[in-house]
Amino acid sequence: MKFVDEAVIKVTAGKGGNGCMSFRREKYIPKGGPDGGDGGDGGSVYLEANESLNTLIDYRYTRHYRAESGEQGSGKDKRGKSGQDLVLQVPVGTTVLEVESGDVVGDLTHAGDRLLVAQGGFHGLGNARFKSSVNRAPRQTSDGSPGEEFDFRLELKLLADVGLLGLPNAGKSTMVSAISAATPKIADYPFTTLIPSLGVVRIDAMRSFVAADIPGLIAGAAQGEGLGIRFLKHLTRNRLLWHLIDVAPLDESDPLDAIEVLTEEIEEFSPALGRRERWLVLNKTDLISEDELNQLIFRVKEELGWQGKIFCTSGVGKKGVDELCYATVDWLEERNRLEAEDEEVAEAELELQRDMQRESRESIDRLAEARKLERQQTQPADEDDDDDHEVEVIYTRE
Ligand SMILES: Nc1nc2c(ncn2[C@@H]2O[C@H](COP(=O)(O)OP(=O)(O)OP(=O)(O)O)[C@@H](O)[C@H]2O)c(=O)[nH]1
Ligand SMILES: [Mg+2]
Repeated sequence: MKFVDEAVIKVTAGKGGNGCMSFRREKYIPKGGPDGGDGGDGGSVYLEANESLNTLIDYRYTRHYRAESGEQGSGKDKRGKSGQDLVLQVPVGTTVLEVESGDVVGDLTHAGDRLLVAQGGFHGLGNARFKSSVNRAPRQTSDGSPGEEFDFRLELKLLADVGLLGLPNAGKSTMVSAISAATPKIADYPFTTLIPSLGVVRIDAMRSFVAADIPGLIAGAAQGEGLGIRFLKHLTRNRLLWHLIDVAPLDESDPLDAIEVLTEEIEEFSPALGRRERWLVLNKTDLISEDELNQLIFRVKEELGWQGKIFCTSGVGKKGVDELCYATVDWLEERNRLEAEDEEVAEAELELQRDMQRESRESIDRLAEARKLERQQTQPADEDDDDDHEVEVIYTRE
């Protein structure tokens, strides 16, 4: 099965309409002057962020988008009609990269943001424009210029405040369904969740946050194991990470190992992501006694030297869940306030985000390179090297 949260599209802006060559012809005026009109401008292509969209899926079916060309000019000094601009709607959070250079052309981070991605061609001039005192009957016109054409890669990262990470079966989907109206699939086998989904957590009328249920990660995820590296990338857009731990795993493994394994994966994938605020959520507490839980908390602090926050929850029993959600919304509000008031905090946040984006791109490129090399060695005739790009992510909101 393939997973994609990106789409590659070609966009072509409209060509400018050609100028027209024409001379006025009227009864009793044998030599009318030039009256060829200009062409119309070609339409441009824009991308616009739209809040009601949350997937790039439509862009996987139609891949080539063209704006209208300008019409030719005509006689009687008539200007050709300009081509209509084409405005493509994309989800908020879409990043636009030019395929050839790999450059980021823009980030559509707010609803209504509009980005010009291909400029329409300029109109050609009709012969009336070339009239001068020495040439009263010009036979010269100019053609409209072609519209710009580019291949773009659109990437969408989850726009969630909180990202849930954990080993398969840790109870992430159960948690999201306990705190929001989202209804992700829940089952007692690993890798139940195959695609990220969003849940809106409403604390009260004025306060809410968005939590992302991410497929389970396993050891080696940063090297592409399990459902792969792309889900680690989703976490780079979250402000806060909840690291869910099954306190009584079926295989009777030590929950401390589960903490360490994913901590290492995150840091390997992107050291900056490792610096992101992460809270430990000791989950499924209904399965152990209070003493056992206290002992586990003690060990987490002593043996792992964990200094961050620790919460104890049962997604099934909805225990400790409100406390976690209130703490989260308080923390998010406090962060937003600090960033709004203190330029240094805001700059540090941007810096961290930039580092995470860069590091995650590097990790993904490194893996793609390694896979390509491996394939070339094992099956030199096989040219198909894009298995990482055809991914489908379906986002649901409430
Ligand atoms: N006892 C108990 N069981 C739980 C709790 N939360 C989840 N479970 C069970 O654990 C199993 C896995 O739950 P999921 O929510 O699907 O786990 P997940 O982390 O989303 O798993 P993946 O999608 O595979 O990564 C299911 O059988 C749940 O019923 C809990 O708080 N207590
Ligand atoms: Mg799940």
